Amino acid sequence: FSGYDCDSDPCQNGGICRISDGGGYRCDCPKGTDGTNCELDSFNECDSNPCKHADATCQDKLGDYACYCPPKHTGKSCEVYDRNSPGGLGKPVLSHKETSIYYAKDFEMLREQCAKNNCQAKRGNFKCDEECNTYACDFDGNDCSLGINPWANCTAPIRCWEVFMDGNCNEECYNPQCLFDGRDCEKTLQLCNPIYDAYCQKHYANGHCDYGCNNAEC
Ligand SMILES: [Ca+2]
Ligand SMILES: [Ca+2]
Ligand SMILES: [Ca+2]
Repeated sequence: FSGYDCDSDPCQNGGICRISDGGGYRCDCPKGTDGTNCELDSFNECDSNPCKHADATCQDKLGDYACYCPPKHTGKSCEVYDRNSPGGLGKPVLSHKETSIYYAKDFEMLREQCAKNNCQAKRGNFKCDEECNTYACDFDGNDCSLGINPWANCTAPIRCWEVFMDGNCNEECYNPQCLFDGRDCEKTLQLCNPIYDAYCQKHYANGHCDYGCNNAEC
């Protein structure tokens, strides 16, 4: 007998497949799930009232719970007060370090996508290639964003373009919409990143001051 039964990956929801002595397989199911393939919800995670706000709504999920928070509250259990939060599904709030790691990974992934989509060859050809129109791909060499404010979707309370890549970490701007504060938060300032170099060249003397380019490195 060879482990074929597990080859089809029968265990769902993170269950671990093991070959049974008598043939066949069995799934070691994560807490809160049950059934032959861990497909059943065996536990109501809302029973312990995990949502920390009286007006929150708890939803039982497979091996988990979700909290729907009233406005101004967020976090997995609505435990975080955030006056900018519209409410709704509470999402875990990461520490700054965790956020950093998360975005750095995200950025690496996006960079790989750029390479896969051959964005280097498509940039700056005056045709908008949507698959390259990301921060990590230098917005397709700005083919898609000419005349558009790259910070248009940035809702930070401060003017992120004024502190973009200024060497100081402005956490309010450290998100994709605000172009990650020019990665100020990730490491100490290095030589002008080729991405910004390209961005700055493209925007050089284009009629408005690009604060991100207004520094010694660029
Ligand atoms: Ca459940
Ligand atoms: Ca292009
Ligand atoms: Ca900054």
